Amino acid sequence: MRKVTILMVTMFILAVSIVFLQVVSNQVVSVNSQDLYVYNWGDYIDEELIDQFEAETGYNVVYETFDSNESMYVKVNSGSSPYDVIFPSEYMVEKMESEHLLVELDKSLLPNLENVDPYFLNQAFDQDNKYSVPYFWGTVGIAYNTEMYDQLEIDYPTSYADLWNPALVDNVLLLDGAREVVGSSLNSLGYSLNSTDEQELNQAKQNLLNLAPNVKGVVGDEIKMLMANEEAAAAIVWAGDAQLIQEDNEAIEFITPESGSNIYLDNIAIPKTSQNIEGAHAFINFLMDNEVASVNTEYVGYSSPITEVMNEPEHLEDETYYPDVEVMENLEYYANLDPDNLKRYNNIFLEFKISL
Ligand code: N2P
Repeated sequence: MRKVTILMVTMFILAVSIVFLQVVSNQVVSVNSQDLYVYNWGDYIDEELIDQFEAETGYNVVYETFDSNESMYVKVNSGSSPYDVIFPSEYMVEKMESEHLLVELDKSLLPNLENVDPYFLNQAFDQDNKYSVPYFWGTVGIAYNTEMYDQLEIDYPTSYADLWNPALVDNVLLLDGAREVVGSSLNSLGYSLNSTDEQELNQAKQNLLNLAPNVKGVVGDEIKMLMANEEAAAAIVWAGDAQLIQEDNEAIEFITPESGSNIYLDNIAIPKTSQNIEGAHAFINFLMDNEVASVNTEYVGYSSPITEVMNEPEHLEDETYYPDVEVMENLEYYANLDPDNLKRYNNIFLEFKISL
Protein backbone atom coordinates (compact mmCIF):
# COMPACT_ATOMS: atom_id res chain seq x y z
CA MET A 1 0.00 0.00 0.00
CA ARG A 2 2.79 2.37 0.98
CA LYS A 3 4.62 1.47 -2.21
CA VAL A 4 1.56 2.32 -4.26
CA THR A 5 1.24 5.70 -2.55
CA ILE A 6 4.91 6.50 -3.12
CA LEU A 7 4.56 5.48 -6.76
CA MET A 8 1.44 7.64 -7.18
CA VAL A 9 3.07 10.66 -5.51
CA THR A 10 6.18 10.23 -7.67
CA MET A 11 4.06 10.02 -10.81
CA PHE A 12 2.09 13.07 -9.76
CA ILE A 13 5.28 15.09 -9.18
CA LEU A 14 6.65 13.92 -12.53
CA ALA A 15 3.45 14.89 -14.33
CA VAL A 16 3.38 18.32 -12.69
CA SER A 17 7.07 18.84 -13.55
CA ILE A 18 6.49 17.89 -17.18
CA VAL A 19 3.55 20.28 -17.48
CA PHE A 20 5.58 23.02 -15.76
CA LEU A 21 8.56 22.47 -18.06
CA GLN A 22 6.29 22.51 -21.10
CA VAL A 23 4.71 25.80 -20.07
CA VAL A 24 8.09 27.37 -19.40
CA SER A 25 9.68 26.08 -22.59
CA ASN A 26 6.61 27.06 -24.60
CA GLN A 27 6.84 30.55 -23.25
CA VAL A 28 10.52 30.70 -24.12
CA VAL A 29 9.84 29.33 -27.57
CA SER A 30 6.87 31.58 -28.20
CA VAL A 31 8.72 34.72 -27.08
CA ASN A 32 12.02 33.99 -28.74
CA SER A 33 10.78 32.47 -31.96
CA GLN A 34 8.62 35.51 -32.66
CA ASP A 35 9.09 37.32 -35.95
CA LEU A 36 10.52 40.82 -35.93
CA TYR A 37 9.72 42.89 -39.02
CA VAL A 38 12.49 45.36 -39.80
CA TYR A 39 12.06 47.95 -42.58
CA ASN A 40 15.27 49.82 -43.39
CA TRP A 41 16.88 51.81 -46.21
CA GLY A 42 18.69 49.67 -48.81
CA ASP A 43 22.38 48.92 -48.07
CA TYR A 44 22.04 50.31 -44.56
CA ILE A 45 23.09 47.48 -42.24
CA ASP A 46 25.73 44.79 -42.04
CA GLU A 47 23.40 41.81 -42.46
CA GLU A 48 25.75 39.60 -40.42
CA LEU A 49 24.65 41.69 -37.45
CA ILE A 50 21.09 40.53 -38.05
CA ASP A 51 22.30 36.91 -37.80
CA GLN A 52 24.13 37.82 -34.60
CA PHE A 53 20.98 39.41 -33.13
CA GLU A 54 18.90 36.35 -34.06
CA ALA A 55 21.45 34.01 -32.49
CA GLU A 56 21.59 36.10 -29.31
CA THR A 57 17.85 36.56 -28.85
CA GLY A 58 16.07 33.84 -30.81
CA TYR A 59 13.93 36.37 -32.69
CA ASN A 60 13.43 35.72 -36.39
CA VAL A 61 14.12 38.96 -38.28
CA VAL A 62 12.11 39.53 -41.44
CA TYR A 63 14.10 42.20 -43.25
CA GLU A 64 12.79 44.49 -46.00
CA THR A 65 14.19 47.67 -47.53
CA PHE A 66 12.93 50.99 -48.94
CA ASP A 67 14.61 53.74 -50.95
CA SER A 68 13.07 56.95 -49.65
CA ASN A 69 11.34 58.32 -46.56
CA GLU A 70 8.27 58.93 -48.67
CA SER A 71 7.90 55.34 -49.92
CA MET A 72 8.44 54.02 -46.36
CA TYR A 73 5.80 56.42 -45.06
CA VAL A 74 3.20 55.34 -47.63
CA LYS A 75 3.69 51.67 -46.75
CA VAL A 76 3.63 52.14 -42.99
CA ASN A 77 0.69 54.53 -43.19
CA SER A 78 -1.32 52.04 -45.25
CA GLY A 79 -1.06 49.64 -42.29
CA SER A 80 -0.69 46.74 -44.71
CA SER A 81 2.64 45.50 -43.30
CA PRO A 82 3.33 44.59 -39.69
CA TYR A 83 6.63 46.44 -39.34
CA ASP A 84 8.20 46.56 -35.88
CA VAL A 85 11.25 48.72 -36.59
CA ILE A 86 11.63 51.53 -39.15
CA PHE A 87 14.37 54.07 -39.98
CA PRO A 88 12.88 57.53 -40.73
CA SER A 89 14.98 60.66 -41.22
CA GLU A 90 14.42 63.56 -38.86
CA TYR A 91 11.64 65.35 -40.77
CA MET A 92 9.82 62.05 -41.24
CA VAL A 93 9.96 61.29 -37.50
CA GLU A 94 8.26 64.64 -36.94
CA LYS A 95 5.61 63.94 -39.56
CA MET A 96 4.87 60.40 -38.38
CA GLU A 97 4.80 61.43 -34.75
CA SER A 98 2.33 64.23 -35.50
CA GLU A 99 0.13 61.69 -37.30
CA HIS A 100 0.32 59.30 -34.33
CA LEU A 101 2.06 56.63 -36.35
CA LEU A 102 4.84 55.96 -33.83
CA VAL A 103 4.97 54.11 -30.52
CA GLU A 104 6.45 55.93 -27.52
CA LEU A 105 9.79 54.32 -26.61
CA ASP A 106 10.33 52.57 -23.28
CA LYS A 107 13.75 53.90 -22.23
CA SER A 108 14.11 51.22 -19.56
CA LEU A 109 14.54 48.77 -22.44
CA LEU A 110 17.17 50.97 -24.12
CA PRO A 111 20.14 51.13 -21.72
CA ASN A 112 22.53 51.59 -24.68
CA LEU A 113 20.96 54.99 -25.37
CA GLU A 114 23.73 56.34 -23.13
CA ASN A 115 26.22 55.39 -25.88
CA VAL A 116 24.74 58.02 -28.23
CA ASP A 117 26.59 61.33 -28.46
CA PRO A 118 24.52 64.09 -26.75
CA TYR A 119 25.00 66.27 -29.87
CA PHE A 120 22.45 64.06 -31.65
CA LEU A 121 19.94 63.71 -28.81
CA ASN A 122 16.97 65.93 -27.90
CA GLN A 123 16.68 67.41 -31.37
CA ALA A 124 13.79 69.72 -32.19
CA PHE A 125 12.02 67.06 -34.29
CA ASP A 126 11.76 64.73 -31.28
CA GLN A 127 12.36 66.37 -27.91
CA ASP A 128 13.64 63.91 -25.27
CA ASN A 129 13.83 61.20 -27.95
CA LYS A 130 10.35 60.12 -27.07
CA TYR A 131 9.80 58.28 -30.35
CA SER A 132 13.17 57.80 -32.00
CA VAL A 133 16.88 57.27 -31.44
CA PRO A 134 19.68 58.23 -33.86
CA TYR A 135 21.05 55.58 -36.24
CA PHE A 136 23.40 57.23 -38.77
CA TRP A 137 23.90 60.75 -40.05
CA GLY A 138 25.63 62.45 -42.91
CA THR A 139 25.54 65.11 -45.55
CA VAL A 140 24.49 65.21 -49.17
CA GLY A 141 27.23 66.23 -51.58
CA ILE A 142 29.07 65.59 -54.81
CA ALA A 143 31.14 62.47 -55.48
CA TYR A 144 33.41 63.10 -58.46
CA ASN A 145 36.08 61.25 -60.35
CA THR A 146 39.27 63.34 -60.35
CA GLU A 147 40.75 61.51 -63.36
CA MET A 148 37.63 62.04 -65.47
CA TYR A 149 37.54 65.70 -64.43
CA ASP A 150 41.22 66.05 -65.41
CA GLN A 151 40.47 64.52 -68.80
CA LEU A 152 37.57 66.92 -69.29
CA GLU A 153 39.92 69.73 -68.23
CA ILE A 154 37.49 71.28 -65.77
CA ASP A 155 37.90 72.40 -62.17
CA TYR A 156 36.79 70.06 -59.41
CA PRO A 157 33.32 70.96 -58.09
CA THR A 158 32.85 73.06 -54.96
CA SER A 159 29.11 73.77 -55.22
CA TYR A 160 26.07 72.22 -56.89
CA ALA A 161 26.10 74.96 -59.54
CA ASP A 162 29.28 73.38 -60.94
CA LEU A 163 27.26 70.39 -62.13
CA TRP A 164 25.62 72.61 -64.78
CA ASN A 165 28.98 72.92 -66.59
CA PRO A 166 28.28 72.05 -70.27
CA ALA A 167 31.51 70.01 -70.32
CA LEU A 168 29.71 67.47 -68.11
CA VAL A 169 27.21 66.44 -70.80
CA ASP A 170 25.83 62.96 -70.03
CA ASN A 171 28.20 62.69 -67.09
CA VAL A 172 26.10 63.37 -63.96
CA LEU A 173 24.16 60.85 -61.89
CA LEU A 174 21.44 61.89 -59.46
CA LEU A 175 19.88 60.15 -56.47
CA ASP A 176 16.30 59.16 -57.06
CA GLY A 177 14.83 61.39 -54.35
CA ALA A 178 12.61 64.46 -54.78
CA ARG A 179 14.02 66.25 -51.73
CA GLU A 180 17.63 65.56 -52.75
CA VAL A 181 17.25 66.62 -56.38
CA VAL A 182 14.96 69.63 -55.95
CA GLY A 183 16.93 70.61 -52.83
CA SER A 184 20.24 70.60 -54.74
CA SER A 185 18.71 72.69 -57.50
CA LEU A 186 17.48 75.23 -54.92
CA ASN A 187 20.92 75.21 -53.25
CA SER A 188 22.67 75.74 -56.60
CA LEU A 189 20.66 78.98 -56.92
CA GLY A 190 21.54 80.08 -53.39
CA TYR A 191 18.09 79.24 -51.95
CA SER A 192 17.10 77.13 -48.98
CA LEU A 193 16.47 73.46 -49.72
CA ASN A 194 13.21 73.87 -47.83
CA SER A 195 11.97 76.85 -49.85
CA THR A 196 8.23 77.17 -50.34
CA ASP A 197 8.53 80.40 -52.32
CA GLU A 198 6.64 80.10 -55.60
CA GLN A 199 9.23 81.98 -57.63
CA GLU A 200 12.19 80.14 -56.14
CA LEU A 201 10.55 76.80 -56.80
CA ASN A 202 9.78 77.78 -60.40
CA GLN A 203 13.39 78.78 -60.90
CA ALA A 204 14.55 75.53 -59.34
CA LYS A 205 12.35 73.62 -61.76
CA GLN A 206 13.62 75.51 -64.82
CA ASN A 207 17.13 75.04 -63.54
CA LEU A 208 16.63 71.28 -63.34
CA LEU A 209 15.22 71.18 -66.87
CA ASN A 210 18.43 72.93 -67.96
CA LEU A 211 20.49 70.25 -66.22
CA ALA A 212 18.88 67.47 -68.29
CA PRO A 213 21.62 67.24 -70.99
CA ASN A 214 24.21 66.54 -68.29
CA VAL A 215 22.12 63.88 -66.54
CA LYS A 216 23.11 60.33 -67.32
CA GLY A 217 20.53 58.84 -64.97
CA VAL A 218 18.43 59.18 -61.84
CA VAL A 219 19.18 56.05 -59.85
CA GLY A 220 18.94 54.31 -56.48
CA ASP A 221 21.55 52.35 -54.53
CA GLU A 222 23.23 51.25 -57.80
CA ILE A 223 24.71 54.78 -57.92
CA LYS A 224 27.69 53.38 -55.96
CA MET A 225 28.43 50.67 -58.51
CA LEU A 226 27.95 53.08 -61.45
CA MET A 227 30.37 55.64 -59.99
CA ALA A 228 32.92 52.99 -59.04
CA ASN A 229 32.76 51.71 -62.66
CA GLU A 230 33.30 55.24 -64.01
CA GLU A 231 29.95 55.43 -65.78
CA ALA A 232 29.79 59.14 -64.87
CA ALA A 233 32.20 61.83 -63.71
CA ALA A 234 30.01 63.19 -60.92
CA ALA A 235 27.04 62.25 -58.79
CA ILE A 236 24.90 63.75 -56.06
CA VAL A 237 25.11 61.20 -53.26
CA TRP A 238 24.73 60.64 -49.54
CA ALA A 239 28.16 60.96 -47.91
CA GLY A 240 28.24 57.35 -46.70
CA ASP A 241 27.79 56.09 -50.24
CA ALA A 242 30.73 58.25 -51.38
CA GLN A 243 32.90 56.58 -48.77
CA LEU A 244 32.01 53.14 -50.12
CA ILE A 245 32.64 54.27 -53.74
CA GLN A 246 36.07 55.55 -52.70
CA GLU A 247 36.93 52.11 -51.35
CA ASP A 248 36.38 50.72 -54.88
CA ASN A 249 37.84 53.57 -56.89
CA GLU A 250 40.71 55.71 -55.66
CA ALA A 251 40.02 58.52 -58.15
CA ILE A 252 36.80 59.43 -56.33
CA GLU A 253 36.60 62.46 -54.05
CA PHE A 254 33.62 63.80 -52.12
CA ILE A 255 32.68 67.33 -51.09
CA THR A 256 29.75 68.75 -49.19
CA PRO A 257 29.05 72.14 -50.82
CA GLU A 258 29.57 74.66 -48.05
CA SER A 259 27.44 77.16 -49.96
CA GLY A 260 24.47 75.00 -49.02
CA SER A 261 23.51 71.38 -48.70
CA ASN A 262 21.59 68.89 -46.62
CA ILE A 263 22.59 67.25 -43.36
CA TYR A 264 20.42 64.34 -42.32
CA LEU A 265 19.96 62.29 -39.21
CA ASP A 266 18.38 58.90 -39.80
CA ASN A 267 16.66 57.40 -36.79
CA ILE A 268 15.18 54.18 -35.50
CA ALA A 269 11.56 54.08 -34.41
CA ILE A 270 8.69 51.69 -33.73
CA PRO A 271 5.58 52.17 -35.88
CA LYS A 272 2.09 51.65 -34.51
CA THR A 273 1.79 48.55 -36.72
CA SER A 274 4.24 46.69 -34.43
CA GLN A 275 3.09 43.38 -32.95
CA ASN A 276 6.43 42.81 -31.23
CA ILE A 277 7.25 45.93 -29.28
CA GLU A 278 9.61 44.12 -26.89
CA GLY A 279 11.59 42.64 -29.77
CA ALA A 280 11.68 46.04 -31.46
CA HIS A 281 13.26 47.58 -28.33
CA ALA A 282 15.75 44.69 -28.14
CA PHE A 283 16.80 45.31 -31.75
CA ILE A 284 17.11 49.07 -31.28
CA ASN A 285 19.17 48.56 -28.14
CA PHE A 286 21.38 46.04 -29.97
CA LEU A 287 22.12 48.59 -32.74
CA MET A 288 23.27 51.15 -30.15
CA ASP A 289 25.79 48.73 -28.60
CA ASN A 290 29.30 50.18 -29.02
CA GLU A 291 30.79 47.09 -30.60
CA VAL A 292 27.80 46.46 -32.89
CA ALA A 293 27.72 50.13 -33.98
CA SER A 294 31.44 50.03 -34.76
CA VAL A 295 31.08 46.94 -36.97
CA ASN A 296 27.98 48.43 -38.63
CA THR A 297 29.68 51.77 -39.30
CA GLU A 298 32.66 50.07 -40.87
CA TYR A 299 30.30 48.18 -43.18
CA VAL A 300 27.76 50.83 -44.26
CA GLY A 301 30.23 53.73 -44.55
CA TYR A 302 27.88 56.31 -42.98
CA SER A 303 28.74 58.50 -39.98
CA SER A 304 27.89 57.12 -36.57
CA PRO A 305 26.26 59.09 -33.71
CA ILE A 306 27.75 56.67 -31.16
CA THR A 307 30.37 58.54 -29.10
CA GLU A 308 32.84 55.68 -28.94
CA VAL A 309 32.69 55.14 -32.71
CA MET A 310 33.01 58.87 -33.43
CA ASN A 311 36.13 58.87 -31.25
CA GLU A 312 37.82 56.05 -33.14
CA PRO A 313 41.07 57.61 -34.49
CA GLU A 314 40.15 57.24 -38.18
CA HIS A 315 36.88 59.12 -37.59
CA LEU A 316 38.26 61.81 -35.29
CA GLU A 317 40.57 63.04 -38.04
CA ASP A 318 38.10 62.60 -40.84
CA GLU A 319 36.74 66.01 -41.87
CA THR A 320 35.01 64.71 -44.98
CA TYR A 321 32.64 62.35 -43.21
CA TYR A 322 32.77 63.82 -39.69
CA PRO A 323 32.87 67.56 -40.50
CA ASP A 324 33.42 70.15 -37.81
CA VAL A 325 30.37 71.41 -35.97
CA GLU A 326 30.78 74.86 -37.63
CA VAL A 327 30.51 73.28 -41.08
CA MET A 328 27.54 71.21 -39.98
CA GLU A 329 25.74 74.26 -38.70
CA ASN A 330 25.83 75.85 -42.16
CA LEU A 331 23.92 72.92 -43.56
CA GLU A 332 20.16 72.42 -43.42
CA TYR A 333 18.02 69.53 -42.28
CA TYR A 334 15.00 68.88 -44.48
CA ALA A 335 11.95 70.51 -42.97
CA ASN A 336 8.71 68.61 -42.59
CA LEU A 337 6.88 70.27 -45.51
CA ASP A 338 3.11 70.38 -45.44
CA PRO A 339 1.35 68.07 -47.94
CA ASP A 340 0.73 70.85 -50.51
CA ASN A 341 4.35 71.90 -50.62
CA LEU A 342 5.55 68.32 -50.64
CA LYS A 343 3.35 67.79 -53.65
CA ARG A 344 4.98 70.76 -55.38
CA TYR A 345 8.43 69.23 -54.81
CA ASN A 346 7.23 65.86 -56.09
CA ASN A 347 5.66 67.43 -59.17
CA ILE A 348 8.84 69.34 -60.03
CA PHE A 349 10.85 66.15 -59.65
CA LEU A 350 8.41 64.21 -61.81
CA GLU A 351 8.37 66.83 -64.57
CA PHE A 352 12.15 66.80 -64.52
CA LYS A 353 12.33 63.01 -64.77
CA ILE A 354 9.85 62.96 -67.64
CA SER A 355 11.99 65.53 -69.48
CA LEU A 356 15.03 63.21 -69.46
C1 N2P B 1 21.56 54.10 -47.39
C2 N2P B 1 20.52 55.13 -47.33
C3 N2P B 1 20.90 56.32 -46.57
C4 N2P B 1 19.77 57.20 -46.27
N1 N2P B 1 21.68 53.49 -48.66
C5 N2P B 1 20.06 58.63 -46.20
N2 N2P B 1 19.05 59.31 -45.53
